[in-house]
Amino acid sequence: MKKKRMRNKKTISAAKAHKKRKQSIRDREKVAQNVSPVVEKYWFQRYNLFSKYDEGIKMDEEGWYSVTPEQIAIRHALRCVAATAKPNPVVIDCFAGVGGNAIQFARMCCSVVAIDIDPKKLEFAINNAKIYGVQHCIDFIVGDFFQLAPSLKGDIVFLAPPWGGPSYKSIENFTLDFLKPRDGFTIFQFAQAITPNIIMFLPRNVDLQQVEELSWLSSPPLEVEIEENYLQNNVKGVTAYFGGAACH
Ligand code: MGP
Ligand code: SAH
Repeated sequence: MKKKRMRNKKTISAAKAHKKRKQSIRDREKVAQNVSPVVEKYWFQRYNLFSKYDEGIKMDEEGWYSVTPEQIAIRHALRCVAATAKPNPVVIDCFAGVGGNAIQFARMCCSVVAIDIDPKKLEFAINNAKIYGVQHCIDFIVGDFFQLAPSLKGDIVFLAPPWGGPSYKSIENFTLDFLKPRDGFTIFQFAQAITPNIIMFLPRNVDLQQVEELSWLSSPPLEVEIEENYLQNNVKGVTAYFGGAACH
């Protein structure tokens, strides 16, 4: 009896290993067909980026390497809701990309304004938001954040600007000047004119001293809270919460 159970166990684990090998071959074939070398590493993390990836999620190259992983975007959204006592706070996602963050804000009942300068990105973001069933909670605006900022109103501003591509990690101390399309101090000042409640998603090698200095741009200085965001034991980025978005 004991022997029989052992054999069964062995057969099951051999079958599992075989299935895994087949899946890995299928993955490699797919990569070879469809995915550029830059995208490849992110493609292998696709279900961390969007759990509904297989339902038709679309991204371009910049979208692949910039999208906030779903679990981190959920964390950002939870913090947004906690920061305001309102049932439907308005969140402005100023650099929305393919919608990784905007979708999770909308899923947590926020009204979302999603801005991106690249119309293609927002086309993908609309497609992706439909997959999560939240497109009706998001206003998609193609435009330059810096031009739109003076006319924007919202409870929380979310900033995940470009970091300069995957090579950002070769910089030892990522000062805020490296952010694109303008330096971090300028981006922050435009945001602050909308609301002091600001959330900023930044590279893990960012100069933390400078991030704290952003709060001094306001008088009295804004509260600030900084956290590292982990995914499967790897740090993916750093989030800074300012004003009412910081934990009191
Ligand atoms: P990464 O550091 O390029 O990947 O991006 P990974 O897998 O952590 O790299 P490794 O070499 O350490 O294994 C990690 C995460 O940072 C991405 O999933 C994005 O969420 C975010 N990210 C990366 N870039 C280059 C950008 C960017 O330019 N803008 C924004 N907003 N986020 C980015
Ligand atoms: N958080 C997003 C990723 C943002 S990547 C996600 O989870 O999907 C940064 C985005 O900023 C890019 O899509 C880029 O097109 C956009 N961008 C660059 N300059 C901009 C500007 N001046 N105004 C608005 N968006 C801009």
